[in-house]
Amino acid sequence: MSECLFCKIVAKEVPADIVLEAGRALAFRDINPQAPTHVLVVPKAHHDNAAALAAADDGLADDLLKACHAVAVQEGVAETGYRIVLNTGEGAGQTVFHVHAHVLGGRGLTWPPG
Ligand code: D5M
Repeated sequence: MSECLFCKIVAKEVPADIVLEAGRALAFRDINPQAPTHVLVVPKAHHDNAAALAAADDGLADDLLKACHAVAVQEGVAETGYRIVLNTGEGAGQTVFHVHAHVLGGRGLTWPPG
């Protein structure tokens, strides 16, 4: 059995607040939300990070991006603006090594990020 937390969420072995299931992608609410809308979008297939996902070159990164936008529409933040974040590597703050896009919205978002 995989020891990856997000693989376990995909397999429904660990509970999560799932908001969207779209083909090869799954979206669920972040357990530690940083904005009124804070949803994580993951490919169901395991890839450690964004670089590995890009290298797979099978259209999955495209699916992930489309699922992020679908979440933003569903959450009602597509019009006001939202941010998609892919922390890649420990130095960038990645703590879960199953690639995931943070979809953040519902409040003003400042730039640059911390
Ligand atoms: O983001 C990892 C994110 O994963 C972080 O914002 C918390 C979130 N997290 C951790 N465990 C869970 C569970 N069980 N459900 C939902 N969200 C979770 P990173 O970019 O790797 O720092």
